[in-house]
Amino acid sequence: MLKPKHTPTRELLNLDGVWRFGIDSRLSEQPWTALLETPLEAAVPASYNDLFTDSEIRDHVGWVYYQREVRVPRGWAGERIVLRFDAATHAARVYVGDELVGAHIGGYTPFDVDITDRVKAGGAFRLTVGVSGDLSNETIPPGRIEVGMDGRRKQVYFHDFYNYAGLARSVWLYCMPQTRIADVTVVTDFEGSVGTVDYRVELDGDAEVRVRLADAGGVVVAEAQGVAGSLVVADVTLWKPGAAYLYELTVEAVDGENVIDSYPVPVGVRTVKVRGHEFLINGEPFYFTGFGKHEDSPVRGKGHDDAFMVHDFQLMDWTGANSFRTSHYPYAEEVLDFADRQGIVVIDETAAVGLNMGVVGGMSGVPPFPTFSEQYAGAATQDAHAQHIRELITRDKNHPSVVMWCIANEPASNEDGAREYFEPLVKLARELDPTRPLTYALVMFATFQNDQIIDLFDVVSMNRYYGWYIAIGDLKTAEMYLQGDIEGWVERTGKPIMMTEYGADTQPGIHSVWDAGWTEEYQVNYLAMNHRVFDRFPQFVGEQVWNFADFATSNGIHRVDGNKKGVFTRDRKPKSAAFSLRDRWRGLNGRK
Ligand code: GCB
Repeated sequence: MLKPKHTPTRELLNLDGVWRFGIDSRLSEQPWTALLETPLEAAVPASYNDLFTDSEIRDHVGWVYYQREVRVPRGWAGERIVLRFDAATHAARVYVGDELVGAHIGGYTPFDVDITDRVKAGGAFRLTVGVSGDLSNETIPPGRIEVGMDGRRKQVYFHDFYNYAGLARSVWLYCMPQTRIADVTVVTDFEGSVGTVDYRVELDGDAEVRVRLADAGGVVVAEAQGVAGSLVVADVTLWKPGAAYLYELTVEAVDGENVIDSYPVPVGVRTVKVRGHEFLINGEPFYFTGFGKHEDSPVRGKGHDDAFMVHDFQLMDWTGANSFRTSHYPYAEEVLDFADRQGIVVIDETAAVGLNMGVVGGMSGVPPFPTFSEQYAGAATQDAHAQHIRELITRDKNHPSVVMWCIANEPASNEDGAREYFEPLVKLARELDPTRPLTYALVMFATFQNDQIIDLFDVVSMNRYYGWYIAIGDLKTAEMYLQGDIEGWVERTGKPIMMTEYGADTQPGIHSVWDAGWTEEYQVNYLAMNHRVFDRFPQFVGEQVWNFADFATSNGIHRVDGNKKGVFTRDRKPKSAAFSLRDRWRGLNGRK
């Protein structure tokens, strides 16, 4: 499913703006059959939760409805007309007039609804979208709905960020030719100064295919015909971390000289490989510096915002970060496009967070019932997870910035059943993309002694909080724990190891001369302790601090106005740790 783009053969209408909005409990039975009876309007794109002052809306369980009128451009007669939702979190039903025309499950991947037969060029229609933020043991991420003493339904979930819902990314109406390019896959390689771009095109309908590759200046450097082939690029300029370079592959479906469809794909020529304990980009050892992030900002929730995106990338660059992880779900496609252009390296994560009943057991890590059981992560969860992996890899496979897939965050990989659950998912991910390494982020309870799945993966990604959840205020003890933990993984695996999460909650403005939790100095000292340990291991390939910025969570006694492990505040002001990271990372990257 290709991202909608304006091309010589495709046109695009953005449907963002302010839509009528209501929650199911306040609307008639079938709200899509008429104008929504509601005084409310909601911004798209944005999570709806923080837009209003009403807690019944903020914590709503069930469906909400968005509605607007759409006019189809009159020049689109004879074309295929499609609605595109960049995301609807977590499930959607789409109605044109009174009719249900499409549905999708999964809150962070896009979907299309072909409405060619239901609308007319030049005509208008009422578009209603039902969106549900509900999570169950059949969704990714999972959750559970509980009923309170007053009969109110409450969403419970096992991940540490607020369950924002709604239309948090753009909505489009677009048209393409009846015979069209349905998908394009590129795989790049190079040998010395010669690059190769292998391409494969899927067509919907009958046509010839021709492709041409142009350099950043628009000069065509290679051409080919046919649905699959290999382009050779002499004197190739590689895509490198910190030095992005993009070619453009123009794919055309043609009938003789007549261009039926045309679609451009940016291409960065680069390779990614794991060799022994090294992580190689373009054959050179790469050390990740950066963050686990969130799509999170005041008022918008998870709503994509270009201004925040640009500013976040600026701040990452300022700290010397060369990478980030899309914790804990796929981010908006705009973010990956931007990372491709900015030369920032991405670990692309699925929304499989919270597959761990051990966290419910608190620091004991003892699950109240087995995670991998029909009660929680069973066959239906696994199916949803597989579908999600398919959608993620299909969407993001051509991004040079994406160097690894992270297929779950902190699953109960120490529990029985983990292997049966993950083995088929790993197989699927490798079939879909044989070119990128695979990882999962390891929870503290999953140790080098009890983890059951690490051999299926390429990189050991550790989430560790010694000096915070364990041994807070005692960095000497924390250092010994961390040292022992990493040594264990080195001995067990021989694989590259990185820290995908380490961090300490910090309230800006609190200070101490002692190692006191929540102070700005403690965050600095905590990070420095971690770095001391990392630097002792040649097997270490990277460090991503938890988190880039403070973010919203559900209520909890261990959260004060959200998670405060940000190196930046939620409104992106630096804490002291930002300056210490800048010193270290700019030094590591030779940018001092
Ligand atoms: C984790 C989770 C992350 C949390 C973080 C924390 O291990 O992966 O989602 O926010 O810890 O701060 O507790």
